[in-house]
Amino acid sequence: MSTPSPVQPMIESGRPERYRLVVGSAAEAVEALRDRFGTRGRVVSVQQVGGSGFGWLLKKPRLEVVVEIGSGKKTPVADPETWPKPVRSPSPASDPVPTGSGNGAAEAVLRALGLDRVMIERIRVDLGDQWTSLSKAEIVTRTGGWLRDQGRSRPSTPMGNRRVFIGGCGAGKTTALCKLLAREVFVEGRSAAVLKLDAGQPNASDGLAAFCEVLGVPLFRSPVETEEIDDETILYLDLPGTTPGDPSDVTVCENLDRLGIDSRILVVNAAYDGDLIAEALTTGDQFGATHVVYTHLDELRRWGKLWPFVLHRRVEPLFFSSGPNLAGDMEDDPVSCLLNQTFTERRADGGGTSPES
Ligand SMILES: Nc1nc2c(ncn2[C@@H]2O[C@H](COP(=O)(O)OP(=O)(O)O)[C@@H](O)[C@H]2O)c(=O)[nH]1
Ligand SMILES: [Mg+2]
Repeated sequence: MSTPSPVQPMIESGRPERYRLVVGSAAEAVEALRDRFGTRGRVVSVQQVGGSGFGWLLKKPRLEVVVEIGSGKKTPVADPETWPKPVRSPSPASDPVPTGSGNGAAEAVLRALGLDRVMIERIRVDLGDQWTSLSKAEIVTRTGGWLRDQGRSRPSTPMGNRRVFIGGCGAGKTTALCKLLAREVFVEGRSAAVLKLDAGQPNASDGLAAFCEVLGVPLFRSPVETEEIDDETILYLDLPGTTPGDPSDVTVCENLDRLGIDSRILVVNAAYDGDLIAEALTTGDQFGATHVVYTHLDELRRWGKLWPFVLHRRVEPLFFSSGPNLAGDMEDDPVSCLLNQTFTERRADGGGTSPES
């Protein structure tokens, strides 16, 4: 049992005296009142109080009980049935969700988590009848479970040994390449090589060249140089940025086929607007993208917006990349990371909630 908040006298003119206490349950209130006032107290008001923002999702509802001492009337404090009915707070965790689709309070909560309308509708359809009978907190919990199951039900696409990073200019392709390269070479002890192609466009390589040197990884400039590479060596291909609809994309695809590049890793700046992310995924499809890396997670404010993309069936999220440090942060389990960020990380509005694990 939680400890009731100290009984606080309410400053009121004249008698009887009023006291206010905040407790976790009616039973707690009875015990506290009996201890403090015996049978002298009369309960005049009981209100359910909750936090603001997302705080209410984490906390049990609390009761604020106002007790009057010294009035002529006697209402036994020991019988909560006789207490005035609690005034319902605007958003207690136990509130049922309004019936019907679309604009319920649960939808508002899921929107606040960053989920978009289409995603909420998918969840609503999958929850079926439960949607109307569950409390908001339960909806949030079920949503977390639903997202987790969807994210983990994806069949994994194994990575081949010939890998290209494709995407728009400045998306973070070379940075992502370096992060994966460093891990494969340093942590997993793999043998690797990098082929950097310009395809007639600027593709600065100073940082890449220095990084390869540090790692002891050869950096090639021409496909011919890669012919001697054995099958165990991972070949990373660094390309300049692609532009959606560019006719030269066809040539790029043909070259990827010719080089036997089986893993095509799309690189997308996650801080971009959802429409641009969707467009990038469409472009990735044109290149036969098998995996996707989301970058600039350090600049992302609304993590929830990534769910439709992370659940995208055709490409497997490979990792989240946070920050420009070439040997820096990469998150290998995007679904877990996204669940954590969506539901449990500290939020600007003061809290979060945990889905069932
Ligand atoms: N803040 C931040 N900057 C990044 C991230 N990834 C790359 N950058 C920076 O974005 C710029 C472009 O990155 P680069 O890897 O060269 O992009 P590319 O043109 O797609 O190869 C560089 O200044 C990087 O340091 C990231 O996750 N977060
Ligand atoms: Mg680059």
